[in-house]
Amino acid sequence: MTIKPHLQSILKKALDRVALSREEILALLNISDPEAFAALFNTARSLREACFGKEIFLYGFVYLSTYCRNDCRFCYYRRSNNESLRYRKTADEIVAVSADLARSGVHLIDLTMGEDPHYLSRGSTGLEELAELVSRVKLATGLPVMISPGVVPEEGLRTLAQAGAEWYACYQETHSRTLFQELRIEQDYEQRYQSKIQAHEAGLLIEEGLLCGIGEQDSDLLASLEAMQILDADQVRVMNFIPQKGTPLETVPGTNADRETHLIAIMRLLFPERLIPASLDVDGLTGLPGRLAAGANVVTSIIPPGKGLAGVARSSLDIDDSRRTTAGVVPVLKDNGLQTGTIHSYRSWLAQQRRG
Ligand code: SAM
Ligand code: MD0
Ligand code: SF4
Repeated sequence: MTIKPHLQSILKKALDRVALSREEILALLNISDPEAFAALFNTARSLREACFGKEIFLYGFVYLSTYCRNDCRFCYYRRSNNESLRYRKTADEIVAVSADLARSGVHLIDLTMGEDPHYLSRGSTGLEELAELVSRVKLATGLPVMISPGVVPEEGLRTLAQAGAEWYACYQETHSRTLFQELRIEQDYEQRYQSKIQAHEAGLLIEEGLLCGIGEQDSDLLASLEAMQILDADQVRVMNFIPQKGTPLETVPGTNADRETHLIAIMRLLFPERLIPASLDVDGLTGLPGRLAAGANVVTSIIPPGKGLAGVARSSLDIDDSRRTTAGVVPVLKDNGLQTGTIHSYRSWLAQQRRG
């Protein structure tokens, strides 16, 4: 393989776990020829294997309420979209579906919602109801829980941590304040960012995330990768923007599908020991091999069929035909020389990360 010596030396540095400079990260963002991509992905897979072996973790996804007080321009569930499906599942339904997911062999339950006023605009009453839900899901499944509720006040984060949640996921999408304001209109950049710092202080692990193909420049991506380092995020993700019906960005041209895998691979080089999702929420099961080849080590957005549960970026893709299930994912892992991680490995990783 003939790749430029400069790139070769950057990849070697990453393999040796030497921190990369800004200029080197920009060089990785600028990769465009197939041989260079192959070398980048190869390095990402080697680092994943060095840190996690062949083990891949699986996250069950429960979108428990699609009501939202916000109006994010990119999101199907923005409050002004009258075309989107709205539901709020009962606590019993959420617990039952989580138990089904646990039986199927996932390692974690991700409880996600729109910024539903029922939970977030009734002071401590709503947050206590959410915390109670976390406790019940933990009890019924025996699994770690991630909560993805949007921005929650500091006190609420402590309540959720006390209820037993291990993770708080809240994606900035971009670390360009200008772009943030265009995407997450009328929301406070600082408040969203600080919520993650507060979550860490409350003892929660945090996931930071980016949208790509939504108007960001390479310099914005660089700033995001640096922000993820400063935040010391325990899990880092990127998702290609998917245009949504009934939203202002409905007709923007589709993004370059390779952008997401390119960024997943760069994230693996910068965060070799952290968790990096391959989300089924962007391109469904068909998109999984490419994301695994880029160095992802968690499969997220596993959704039980037939329960009226939605995805986010792809509200229905692959759900009711049972492709977004553990049974759908496991053969794909095998075909790609990987295997389902053990719950023991997942818990050891969590314990070590929480000690750190
Ligand atoms: N409402 C909470 C919030 O916004 O933090 C929780 C839901 S959050 C997990 C939904 C995430 O899905 C967004 O932060 C965004 O990264 C991603 N997403 C939403 N709409 C999308 C779209 N059209 N294309 C790709 N990703 C999207
Ligand atoms: C996913 N649909 O993992 C989910 C969601 C929320 N923590 C995650 C975006 O792709
Ligand atoms: Fe609401 Fe989250 Fe969608 Fe924004 S991304 S509109 S906060 S559900």
